[in-house]
Amino acid sequence: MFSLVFATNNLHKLREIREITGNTINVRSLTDIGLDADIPETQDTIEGNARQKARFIYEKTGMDCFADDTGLEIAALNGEPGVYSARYAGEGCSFADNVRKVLEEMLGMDDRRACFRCAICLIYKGNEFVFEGRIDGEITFSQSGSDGFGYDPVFRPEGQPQTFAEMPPYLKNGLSHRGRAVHQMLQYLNQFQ
Ligand code: ITT
Repeated sequence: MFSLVFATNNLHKLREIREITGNTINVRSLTDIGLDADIPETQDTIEGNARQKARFIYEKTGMDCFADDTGLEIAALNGEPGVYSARYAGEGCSFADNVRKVLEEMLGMDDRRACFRCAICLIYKGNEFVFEGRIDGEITFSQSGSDGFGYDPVFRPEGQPQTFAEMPPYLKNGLSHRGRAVHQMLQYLNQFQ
């Protein structure tokens, strides 16, 4: 089995990645390897941030690892919050603050189109690769559901009756930006089995 360190401090992502990879990869958290690190993400693209986070952990540990950077892009807001999704409502804000801000910014807007984009950077045997996953959908007019995290209560994927937060994890993971990016990474890793 592959053993990879996941360069994240977001425990929701960690849980999802473990659900998606099942028993194909031993996903080790920073806690598992005893590393307490504030990982920098100062780039202006999600791909750049994913590379920066993975390189940071690789340089510190020399271990095979990967990182995920995700952004919610809203068409009517010119692609915002995008790469700034984590701190859209300000430094130190909560998921709830961000969701409220999205709903406020979109008050009275009919064009609700949005997408999640996820970039995963893998560093395996010292080589670096980036995989991307995307899901289109729309921003709902109010929050629904309590599963998932982040913007899930206001994002409804195209063709679905429920927001991500109303779906059981297997359904979200089967459709999501993260699920799609991880499947590409798994396909890539298959060649080394
Ligand atoms: P790490 O950098 O430590 O991995 P982070 O929370 O800073 O964690 P990102 O910068 O990639 O992660 O994510 C930006 C924000 O986008 C994140 O804080 C969530 O609010 C939101 N987000 C990411 N993935 C999401 C998902 O699957 N569903 C809903 N919101 C998500």
